[in-house]
Amino acid sequence: LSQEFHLVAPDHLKYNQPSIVSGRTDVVTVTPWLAPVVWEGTFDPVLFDSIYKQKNITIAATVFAVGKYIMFLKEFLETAEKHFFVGFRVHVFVFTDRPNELPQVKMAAGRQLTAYPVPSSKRWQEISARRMEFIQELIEKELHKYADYIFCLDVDSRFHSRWGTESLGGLVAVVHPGYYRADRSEFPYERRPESRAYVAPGEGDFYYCGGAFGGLLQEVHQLAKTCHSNFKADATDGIEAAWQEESHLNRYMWINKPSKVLSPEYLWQDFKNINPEVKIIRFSGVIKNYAAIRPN
Ligand code: UD2
Repeated sequence: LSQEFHLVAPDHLKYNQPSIVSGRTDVVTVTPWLAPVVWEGTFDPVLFDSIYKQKNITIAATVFAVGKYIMFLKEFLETAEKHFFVGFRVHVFVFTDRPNELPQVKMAAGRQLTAYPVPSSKRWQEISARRMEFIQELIEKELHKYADYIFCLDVDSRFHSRWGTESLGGLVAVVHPGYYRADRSEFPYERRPESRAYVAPGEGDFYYCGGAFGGLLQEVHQLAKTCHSNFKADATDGIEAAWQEESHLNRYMWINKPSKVLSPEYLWQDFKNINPEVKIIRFSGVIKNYAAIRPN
């Protein structure tokens, strides 16, 4: 955890003077538990990169490309090369049942790609749901040896602009682009009390994305382990949460407050019109024909 709390800037670094009286006023930039909400204009990228350069960190990213979803991988990887932690050590893990179909993408020095075989599945819900299990396994078997941070991302997406060190934190969640202006009564939380993903009416802070989350390795390990075991216990009881692991993640984040919240700039959806407070789109989900690409 020392990675997180000791931010050392290089001496003589020049950057714009910060202010506590002027800045973004059109959006909220801090949660009620005083976690920053990252919007364009709230951070200095040069300052952030300089701080983290000195820490010599490794960032792991996981992405699932099972069945036809392998077709999204090329663009995901190519755009990650341009925008995702450029200049840092990045190790991307692709969980796939089609390791022979991995696209050829040239990666910069210090960046690498590893395929991690997973079984095919007949139900898309199962693929999405089992992600927590495989993430837990990867952290325990491999990543604990060398990675500091991890981000878990949907593959049917692409980067458009910087996603960098400003996103690092203990436990990091992205506010879902579809619900960030909505009343919490409209959030698609799991509403059946029998499920371990249950969030009661009048509870919940934000609706977070299942398609992007991360943080320090130990924190994400705890999250993945909890969501996986709750998902499994639900299955034994014959119940599957409304949005699979996304529902369990939302329940987890209600109790375990994220230490950094990323605005919907960090996961937009291509079919959505852009709202004025969104000054930049960093990462977005592509438009897809569900019927054509899902196994059922
Ligand atoms: C939402 C969430 C997703 C997940 C899902 C609920 C966002 C933007 N997306 O997306 O993260 O929580 O709801 O289950 O928050 N996959 C495969 N092969 C398949 C099906 C899925 O590899 O046949 C993987 C792939 O990495 C994909 C991810 O699972 O990106 C999520 O599945 P989806 O994109 O079909 O789910 P979607 O769009 O409903």
